[in-house]
Amino acid sequence: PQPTYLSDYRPPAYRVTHTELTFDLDPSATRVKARLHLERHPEHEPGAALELDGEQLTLKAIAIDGQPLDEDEYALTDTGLRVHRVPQRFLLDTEVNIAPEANTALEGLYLSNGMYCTQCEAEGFRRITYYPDRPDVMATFSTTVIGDAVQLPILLSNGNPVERGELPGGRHFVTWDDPHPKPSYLFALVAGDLKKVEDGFTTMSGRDVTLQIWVEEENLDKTDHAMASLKRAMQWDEETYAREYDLDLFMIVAVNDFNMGAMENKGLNIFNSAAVLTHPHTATDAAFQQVEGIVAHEYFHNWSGNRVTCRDWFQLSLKEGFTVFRDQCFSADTNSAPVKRIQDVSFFRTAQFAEDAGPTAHPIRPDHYIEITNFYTLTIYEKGAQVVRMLSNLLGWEAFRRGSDLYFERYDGQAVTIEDFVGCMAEVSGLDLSQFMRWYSQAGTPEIDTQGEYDYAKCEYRLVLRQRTPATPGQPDKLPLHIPLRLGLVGTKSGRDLPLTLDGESLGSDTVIHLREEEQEFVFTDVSEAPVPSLLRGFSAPVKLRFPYGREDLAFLLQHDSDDFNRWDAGQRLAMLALEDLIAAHRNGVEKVMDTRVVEAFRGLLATETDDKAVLAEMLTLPTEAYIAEQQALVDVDAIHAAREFVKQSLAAALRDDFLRLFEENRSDAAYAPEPEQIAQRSLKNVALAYLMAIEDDQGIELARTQFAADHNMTDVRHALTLLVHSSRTDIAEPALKAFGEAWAHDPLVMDQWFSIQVTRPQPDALERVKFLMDHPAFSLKNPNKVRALIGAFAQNRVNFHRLDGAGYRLLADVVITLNQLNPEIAARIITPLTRWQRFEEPRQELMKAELERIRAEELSPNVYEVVEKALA
Ligand code: DPP
Ligand code: ZN
Repeated sequence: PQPTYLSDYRPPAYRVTHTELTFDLDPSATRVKARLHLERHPEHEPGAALELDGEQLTLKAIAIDGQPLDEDEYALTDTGLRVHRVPQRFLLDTEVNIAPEANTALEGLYLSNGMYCTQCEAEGFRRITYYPDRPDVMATFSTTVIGDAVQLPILLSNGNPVERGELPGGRHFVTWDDPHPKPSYLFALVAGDLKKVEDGFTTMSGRDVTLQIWVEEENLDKTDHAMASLKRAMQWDEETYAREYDLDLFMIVAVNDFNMGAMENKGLNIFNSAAVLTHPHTATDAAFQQVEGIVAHEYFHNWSGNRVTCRDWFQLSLKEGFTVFRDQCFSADTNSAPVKRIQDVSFFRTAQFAEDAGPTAHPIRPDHYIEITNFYTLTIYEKGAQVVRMLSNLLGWEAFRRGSDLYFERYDGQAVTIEDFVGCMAEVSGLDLSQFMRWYSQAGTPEIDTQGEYDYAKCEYRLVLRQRTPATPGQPDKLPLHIPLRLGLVGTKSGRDLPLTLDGESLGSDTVIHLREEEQEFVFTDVSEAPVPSLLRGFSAPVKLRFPYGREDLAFLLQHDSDDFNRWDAGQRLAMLALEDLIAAHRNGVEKVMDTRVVEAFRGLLATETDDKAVLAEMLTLPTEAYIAEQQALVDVDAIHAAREFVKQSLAAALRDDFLRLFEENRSDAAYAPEPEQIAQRSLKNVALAYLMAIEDDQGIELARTQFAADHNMTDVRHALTLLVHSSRTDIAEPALKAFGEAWAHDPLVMDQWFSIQVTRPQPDALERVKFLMDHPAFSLKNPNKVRALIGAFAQNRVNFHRLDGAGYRLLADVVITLNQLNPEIAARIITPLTRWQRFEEPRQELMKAELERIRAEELSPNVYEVVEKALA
């Protein structure tokens, strides 16, 4: 397979002004008729051939302006169709056959549970019809869907329904009209036996919009939260960005088989059922919050993505980074803002940092790719969002909003680039953002080494910062970035943020300094007492910042920092120092001794009255094994696990009564609601329960067992069940697991959780369980959610996936080899843990590489090929 390069971009020779489609649905032979209204781009010379994309299509007929073409007038290849000579303006008619039932890749038109649905982003539309399948071709669409009236009573597509009727042979049709020009990747079609929940929203200009969520009948009781989230999102986008919805109808459809979380098709969002269905008994608090965030994300795309879209796929972060930033702010506004930030950053520093340090590292705007679906990554999405967040902080909200208004206004209905977006921000603010643009082209995580010194005599605090971005594949040398660093100086006597004066300018007690050079010095004057610096507040830039904090400094910040995020981070850093000692002790075979400063810091947290329980729950949570691993030069899986268990158990033993009190104080019989206060209370209670269970004494076990049996809501049930199953008390866990599995055998989303809980247990039988469960009737390799729940979850089970006999790696590679044929997009995703082999010690490296070599020997899809080649390069 050949790479595509950003530098090869050329505008399309022909544009489509209007697209008419007719689908006559059939599982093995769906007939797709397309009439494209085409015209040559004025800048293109006459005589340019017409090139259309098309894959896995059987061409039945082709005509221009009503005249069927002779065979020598066009050429077919595996990837498309070329018509040698065409007029300046013309109608192209084609007719193709496709086979939705054979489509296991879940790109294009496919069948899920007897229901037809589509996924066209990024390049799925070319599996539906011959088309210039690129985002810079935007057309209005008119779509007629024909299907069996009994089996497929509901026929949906983008826009508004304009006509419907009966047809001979028990068939019927609906015609949909989408007046907003859109690229083909936003096309959608759904047909099936679906039921709807309906509601309405009146927009800020007073237009009434009908809102519908379409599901299978048994899921009708799981749509309330998504509907409420949608309405909140619509309101928020009006209030925050003045963005109003632009059709009379907005539909969401839930499907079981879906590669992504959800898809923002114009007027017809298609969702993975896991990203839309919730019920107190089937979904956890985390799932409720995730659904809220994803519903909002897809809705926000209506402007940041659909009205203004990407010129080419290299600009993917233009819509994704901006939209993730928007959904993060929305969730922060609706929930606990500091906890949202803590959770986002915590995930980011674990997973995106790992991507940036691995063989598939790439800039937010890559300059080449083989398979674009491999680039729906944490870098494009999450780092892209961090960069937009930096822009919003650099400009300040008011100017950022003006920039965003200008962007939407100037480019409405167009396909544009990241320069266009940043250009609007520069224009409204007058800021020079040229150095800032390097964030988009340079891969890798910048590292900042910081030194600070207080001069008692001069009352000065001198901060020296040095930045360096490590080499990444294809980018050996990096330039300095423009890094905004928010900080404060916390007085060691007063415990308060001190006033900041820099170059004679008074800056308040919390400010942003700009690191632009490789090395820069900042001298704060009139600093009345010795401070501990609180650096990178709120994670103001996606960097690794090192500062030689002592443990007392960290305990101090944990207590006094005025920035919640940095208070939490100080606790994490303190725990990390203790964990590092314990990892070393484990490796050297010496006795492990718990750092009493960590115990005392936790005791202090438990003793303080707090009004934000959600933040406290985060502060009491230890860094994950994955995050700890990310901090090590070479990962020792077993030492990390042992060290973390040791800390957990030591804290549990030392603070048992406090945890018990916390647990009791936060128990509640109130009816479940996915509201911030309740969620906070439950997380705090469940953190306490986890510590109580860490020592596995009778009382802890009894509490977990009672909570499981009470069956109050899924958050509590799942947490209790996980604690039992992950403990050594198989005698108690097994009956609970069995009861749960039988009770929920009918519900695929709950069964996903049942799979994950079992295969993430640290006990040595996890791998055997995976193999056993792969034969379970509820499991299927054809369903991406099942693959993620069983195989993906197992690969996060660090001690078992990284077994020294290589059986974990072998199992993953076997699944990748099978999925390479069934669903290349998912195959290329679940392979990720194997690509990180450089991070481990010798024996594991060799075992992982051997599995990658075994995969490489297969006949590979472009998706898997690209990832494996990079991993072994
Ligand atoms: N549906 C995916 C998302 O919204 C891809 N656009 O991020
Ligand atoms: Zn998105």
